[in-house]
Amino acid sequence: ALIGPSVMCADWGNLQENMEMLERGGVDFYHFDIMDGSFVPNFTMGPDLLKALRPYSGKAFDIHLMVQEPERYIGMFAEAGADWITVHAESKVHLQRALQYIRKLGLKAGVALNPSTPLSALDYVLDDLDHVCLMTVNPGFAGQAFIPSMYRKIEDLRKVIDASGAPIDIQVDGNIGYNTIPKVIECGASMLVCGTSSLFNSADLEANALQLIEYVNKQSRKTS
Ligand code: S6P
Ligand code: MG
Repeated sequence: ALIGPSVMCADWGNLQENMEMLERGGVDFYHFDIMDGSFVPNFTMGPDLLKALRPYSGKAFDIHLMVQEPERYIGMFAEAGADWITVHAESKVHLQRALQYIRKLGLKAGVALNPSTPLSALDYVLDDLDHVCLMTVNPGFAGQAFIPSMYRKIEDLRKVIDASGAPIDIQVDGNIGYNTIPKVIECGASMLVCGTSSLFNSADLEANALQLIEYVNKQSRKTS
């Protein structure tokens, strides 16, 4: 499974240094949580932050749009250096149109689902998707507890994807750490968003990343 640090969990006073440590640690992508204070009760960052960090890594920038009107901002984030863009099915979005637009810009397209949103929201867009982000906490904040029924949701989505034959990744986001990783991988997750529960649990981000990657590789070997 791929590992991506959640940039909102980094030390914003030392972002460049934090990224350099994560690069040395070998993370696979960077997850940017974009919040508009309306879709979720919190604010975070905008496209200028992506632009500022783009020179420090060639890895994929994964944009998780927790905003009410994502279609207004897709172009802006694409221009700022995004590689993957994920929109929430629950936002005010024409989902297929948004996914088609993201792909037309040459980027990978994803849909995020809140914990209570059924998988049927994906029924008619499986051909338009590169990944699905299953929220394993309610979006808005880092440091929350994993919602146990999400294991079954990951398994159910794995079955849907396998039956469809489409090469879609399952990203999991929220309290992904040493105690949840074995089971999310076993259930079928292939992209892990890592925040305070794993990569950012101490100041030496390089050591944290090296340790986490080794752990994840061991888990992946067990299930494959
Ligand atoms: C939550 C956001 C997530 C968090 C991540 C933090 O709204 O979408 O990406 O930043 O879950 O990780 P943790 O381990 O603190 O839950
Ligand atoms: Mg996120």
